[in-house]
This record gives sequence, structure tokens and C-alpha cells, in this order.
Amino acid sequence: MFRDKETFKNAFLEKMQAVCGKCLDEATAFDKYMALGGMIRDYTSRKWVKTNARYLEEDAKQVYYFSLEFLLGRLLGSNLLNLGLTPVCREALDDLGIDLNELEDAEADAGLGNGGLGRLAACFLDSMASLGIPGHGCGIRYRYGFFEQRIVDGYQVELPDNWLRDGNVWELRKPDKAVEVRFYGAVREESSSERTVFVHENYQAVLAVPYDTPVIGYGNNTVNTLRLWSAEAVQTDFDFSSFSHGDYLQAVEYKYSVEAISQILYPDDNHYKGRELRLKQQYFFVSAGIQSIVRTFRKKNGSLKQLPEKVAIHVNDTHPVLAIPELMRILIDEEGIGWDEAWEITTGTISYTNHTILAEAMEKWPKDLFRNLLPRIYMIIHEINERFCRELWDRYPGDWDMISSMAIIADNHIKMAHLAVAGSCSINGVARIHTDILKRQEMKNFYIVYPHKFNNKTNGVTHRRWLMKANPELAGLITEAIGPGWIREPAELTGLLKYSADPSFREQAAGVKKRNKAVLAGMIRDKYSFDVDLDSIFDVQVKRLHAYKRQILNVLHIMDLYNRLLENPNLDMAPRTFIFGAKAAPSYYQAKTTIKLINTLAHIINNDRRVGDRIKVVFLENYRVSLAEMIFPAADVSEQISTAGKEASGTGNMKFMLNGAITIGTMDGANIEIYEKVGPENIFTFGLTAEEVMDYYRSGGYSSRDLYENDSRLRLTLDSLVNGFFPVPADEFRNIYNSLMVHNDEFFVLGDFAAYTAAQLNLDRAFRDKAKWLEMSINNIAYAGTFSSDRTILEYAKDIWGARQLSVE
Ligand code: 26V
Repeated sequence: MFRDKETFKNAFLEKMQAVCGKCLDEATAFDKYMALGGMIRDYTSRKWVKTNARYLEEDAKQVYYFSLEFLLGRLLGSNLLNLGLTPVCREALDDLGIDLNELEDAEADAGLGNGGLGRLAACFLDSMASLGIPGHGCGIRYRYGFFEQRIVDGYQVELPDNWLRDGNVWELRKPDKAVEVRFYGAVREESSSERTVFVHENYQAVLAVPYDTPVIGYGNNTVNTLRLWSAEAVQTDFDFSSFSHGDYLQAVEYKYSVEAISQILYPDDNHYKGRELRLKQQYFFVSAGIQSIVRTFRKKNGSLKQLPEKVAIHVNDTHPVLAIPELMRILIDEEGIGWDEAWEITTGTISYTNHTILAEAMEKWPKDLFRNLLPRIYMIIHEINERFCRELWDRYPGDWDMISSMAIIADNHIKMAHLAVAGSCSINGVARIHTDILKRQEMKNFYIVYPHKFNNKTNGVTHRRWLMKANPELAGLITEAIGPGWIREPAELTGLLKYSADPSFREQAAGVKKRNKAVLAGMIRDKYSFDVDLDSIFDVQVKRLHAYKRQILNVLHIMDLYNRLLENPNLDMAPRTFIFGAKAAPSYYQAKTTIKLINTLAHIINNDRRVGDRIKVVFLENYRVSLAEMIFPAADVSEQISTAGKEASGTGNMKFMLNGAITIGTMDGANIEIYEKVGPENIFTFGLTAEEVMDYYRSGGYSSRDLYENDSRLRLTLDSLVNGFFPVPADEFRNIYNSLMVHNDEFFVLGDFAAYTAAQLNLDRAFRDKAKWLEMSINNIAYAGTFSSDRTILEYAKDIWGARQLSVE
């Protein structure tokens, strides 16, 4: 259809007029983006319809990935890539004097997620479509995505992310597929001689309206669906005249309270707060999603008994776990199926991934709040808990400790992780160490009772977005060397191993890296008005701001390096550019202080003439997917320095590796598996192991005060947090100092400081041996294939979902 440039050009000009009512000269970059996007969407729709027809005709098992977050970023570039249209599109636009990159930049990021968990869901959608797996996303169409971050005087300021303001060219509203979701009210039991019927009364009804976005597979004609639900009042066109004053206000109040459900993405990450609106969000999309699945299934199949054969529902963390009682409700109340059979169907259909073991992230809902909002669902969970505890009692009679530790309802709360394990056929962690910790510690008792349910699925990232799209020059170089096989079989990247010693390949790889660094440096100059040295080490830590991720450890190293440089102006070191990007949860005080600290330090160092160009510190504002695509290709060093045992997996580590950056990291999350792949000579590891950390937690013996007393370098850096060194109000950084010194440093920053600075010294030396560094870098790329989400998704499909790959003509 658009295979040749001329047809493409004509179609574009045509669309331009139709969409914007403007000729090319008058059109803004956004107009042109909308026209191109519209054209690509139209082109996709035929494949979309065909894919669905094919799934129907094959009666293929469908996977539904339920997630409260999908951090998609921009779609134009990745859609063009997956459709194989990038070259023709670029050429056609060139002819018209239009720069495709500029149009791509006109698209707003779809920032419907907080961080790793939401981005993982987006990578999985790309892999499912690209592998021809019938797998669809189900979530919420937030009116406002993750907040926009501005840095004002070094402080984070949050602005609303009004990403839908100018329209969303990719989505399709499907009002005919809307369903009703019910909140509040009461449940009446009607008993007859045959059975008891539960009638939900006086509820508040909310209309869930789906918006579908095509998920385009890479070069395979497959187009899956991401269905995002929007909350609307059931009756929106009020007949205002018929209301008395009070009714009128009530009606307006109702409308706004309903719309609030899909209004905003909660900016919390790894921190649970029991807010009713969040619970509403969870039930809202889960109920809508399950109703829609059952409705679709019903059209084709007779009995719901076959649901587990034809449908797999995956819940991304505990946020969508109400899928379990909701499916039970529909099977029992609406389909008239008995409890035992309903339970078998439900547990056979649903599987669950755990993404964190941080205690503060565990969801537990106050019983009363829950029962008030979802009376029927509460009854079902209550019954699940009764039966579950009875089963445990039969197996472990008298073992109260075990049973109470596993109960779904305990201490007046509903424990969502317990419900997830009890009600699903599979529970997986996201890296080997994480799964091991789940089995041995956090979910030990569940593992004893249900060992067969537990399995590991180490995370992955889509190499299409994170290498081919973000770093086309490197992708081209790889293909030149080893052919294009790695695109479909990323494991074939190991073919690069024999090039890591090849001087000419090394040189070319170095050239690509330098040009990518120049692009990032150009952005830094434009936005922040200072220059960074392209020959310096681009040392990058980009991720959510969190104490356990230890941005503070990075900061202490920079302060120490700065001190050393001032003490010895001839210090033998490679110049470094330390780059940070991070959003803090708006209510997370210490994380916000850390952002202020990084910015204050940057200001001091960047303006200190004694330092010159040897150290620069940059805090990149508003870290998000589209910015990440510019950062990873330009990175030399990947900072993965969480306290061992705390980072479930990490996925940034994989994106860095894929782009030839070298990791400095702890033995945590997927870092361990990266270490095993690349070998000790291609990574810098340091610090306490997860066991050592656990031992300290269990047996004590850690004293940050002692570490401070015994290390003069450490003392110097820590003291400057509170001794007036920083030109800020006296106690500005006191809470950081106190967390390290008064509260005994929960995340072992001081404990790992010496090992970290030593590893940094090794890294510095390695960087200055250009040939060696390039070899390490290429080896990292070569081993990155394992960490493609294609590998991960094939494992999910085979081990958990029982889903097959299907070709679409
Ligand atoms: C948890 C909570 C708790 C309740 C309130 C809000 C909220 C929002 C998000 C989360 C999820 C935190 C879990 C998470 O993001 N885990 C990350 O998952 C990544 C993908 O598996 C993994 O690479 C990271 O290591 C892990 O921290």
C-alpha cells in the first residue's frame, strides 16, 4: 500500500488536508504528526481486523494482561518500525521538506505508569504482538498520566500531565462495548429450595467505556489490542430542568465522582496507601475487563467450563487481583455455576506476577472500607478465606501460626498478595534472586503449601524499541556485522562476540557511541546551557528516586571524587559526566530532598573553576520513556547500585547493556544474571550480598556510626551534608544525614561506600584503556539477547499461559 515513496507522499498530503483542513505550508509539526499518525492507524486497521478474525477462526487461546499501568511512551516511531515503514516514510517526508524526527517529537508520551512495572507491561505487549501470541492489554485510560516534573531552584515541582489535550490519534472509542460496574449498596440473599441468590441493590452504577489501541507486531501482520477503560456517568445527559435544586447538585456530584475514577494515575511506586479511590480504580477496570472477556468468550463458546482452555488472565502485581473474586461473582451470580466449579475455573485461568518484596508496597485494604465499597466482592473474598483456612487446617491441624500468617483476611485487612496466591495457578518473581527470596522468605509458607505454583520469569525489554528504534545506528552496525537474524532471534547477538576483538568494528562502535553522546550533549546544551565533554565517561543513573535504589551512594561518590580532586589537582582520572534522571513520589520527602541535593551539588561542581571540565553533574528534568530513548544510547556506565535483595529485577540495567554501557552494580535483581552472562571481566560488581544484608537485619551488628568513625573520607563527605558546605538553609539535608547516621542507615549506603569507590576506581582505569573498554562494551551487547522480552514472553506463554504463536497472513 505505502511501499513506494510517491504513493506515501500522496497519501500523506491527502490525509493532511482531510485531518487538518490545511495545506502543508500552514501546518504545524503537530498537524503533520496527526496526519501521519492517522494514516498509519488507517493502514493498520485492516491488519487489526484480520488478526481478530484469525484468532476467532483458529479459536486460539487468548491472553489478557491486566495492569494498572502501561508506560507506553510514544507510538509513532515504534509503529513505523514494526510495520517496516520507517525508510519509505522518512524518504517521502524528506522530499516534502519534513523531518520525521520532528513529527515524532510532537507526540505526547503516553505516561500511564510509574516506572519498571508499567514499562515492563508495555514491553510485553510489543513482544506478544511481535511473536504472534494472541495477547492483549487491559487497563485504565487515565485522563492524566504520570506528572510532569520541573526543577525549580533545584526542587522538584509537579505539573499535571495533560497528555490527551490535543487528542490521541491511536485510540478508538468503542461505546457499543461499554459495560456497567457497580459500587456501594447492599447485598440481599434470596433463598429458594434449590439455591441462594445474591442480589446487589442500591448500588452506584458506573459506565466503563473502552478505548482500544492497536499493538502492532514486528513484520508479522499481527495487531493485538490494548483496551483501556474510561469511567463515565451512566446517564450523562441530565435533564436539568427536571431536577430540584438538591437533585441537580447531586447529579453533578455523581458525574464528577464517577469521572474521578479514571482521572489520574497514582504517582506512588513501591509505597502503598489505602485510598478508596485507588481501590475503585482497581475494581473498575478489573470488573470491566472480566465482563468483556466473558462476553466475548460466550459469543463463541457454550460452557464457561472451558474458560481455562481458551483464556489466560495475567495480573501484573496485586493491583488487578480483584479479577479473582470478580470472575467468581460472574460465574456464580450471573452464570449460576456452583462454588467448587467456579473456583476451579477461576484458579485455572488466573496467574500472578509479584514485582516487589518491599513490605511498604504490600497492598492490604481495610476490611470496612472494602466491604462498604464492594459488598458482594467482600462476601466472596470472605468465603474464599474461610475455605482456604479450612483447607490449611486440614493439612496442618493445630498450626495456628502458619494459618494466621497465610490468612487472606487478618488484622481487619484484606491481604491482596495472599488472595493472589490462593486464587491463581501460577505465581512468579521477576529475576532468579527475587523468586528465590519469595520462596524462601516472603512467601515461605505459601511455597510449602503450593510449591508447584511458584516459578521464575526473569524480566526482559523489547530490543525493538530500546535498540532498533532508540539506537538505529548501532542496530545498523550490528546487522552489517552479523546479519539481521538477531532482530527475530535476539539470542543471535552473541555473534558479535567475535567482533569485540576486531579493531575496525571497535572503532565503528566507538564512533556510534560518540555520536549518540553528542546528541545527548546537544540537548543538554540547548536546555541547560552548559557543555559536557564528549570524551568524558557518561555515567548514568536513571530510575525512580527511592532510598533503596541508593542515588545517595552515587552522590557520596561524586562528593568524594570532588574532594579528592580539590586535594590533588593532578589527580589521574578520566573526566566524568554524572547524569541523573528521577522522579520522586510527590509525598516522599526524603526522595525530594535527594533531588535538591543532586541539583545543589551539580551547581557547586559545575561552577567550580578548579574542577574545570573534569567532573560535571547533570540532573535531567522530567525523566520519561522518550527521554530514556535518548539517554541509553549515549551511556558509557550504568549505575545499578540498589541494596542487595531490594531491587526485584531492574530493567534499565538491560536497556543500558543492550546499548553497550557497562554496569557498575550490586549483586541484586537481574544484575546477577547479567553478571553470569557477561562474566566478571565485563562488569563491575561490588558490595554486600543479599545474604549479608539479611544477616544484618536478622542478627544486627551493623553500625553506620562505626563506619563513619573509621573512614576519614566518608566523614568528610557526610559532614558536608550538615556543616554549611551547601548554600542552602541549615537543615535542608538533615533528614538525609539522619537516615544515614541516626537511624543506622537502613540501606547500607555507608557499608557499601568503600567497595563502591574502589569499583569506581577500577572502572576509571578500564575506561582509559580504550581497546579494553570497547571490547567490554561489545561483549555486553552480545550477551544482551537473553534480556529481550521476547525470551521472557516465550517462557510465560509456554510455562504459564499455554498460549501458542500464530501467523497472520
Ligand atoms: C506498588 C504500589 C503499591 C501500592 C500503591 C502504588 C503502587 C504502585 C506501584 C507499585 C509497584 C511497585 C513494584 C514495582 O514497580 N516493581 C518493579 O518492577 C519492575 C518490573 O518487574 C522491576 O524491574 C523492579 O525491580 C521493581 O522494583
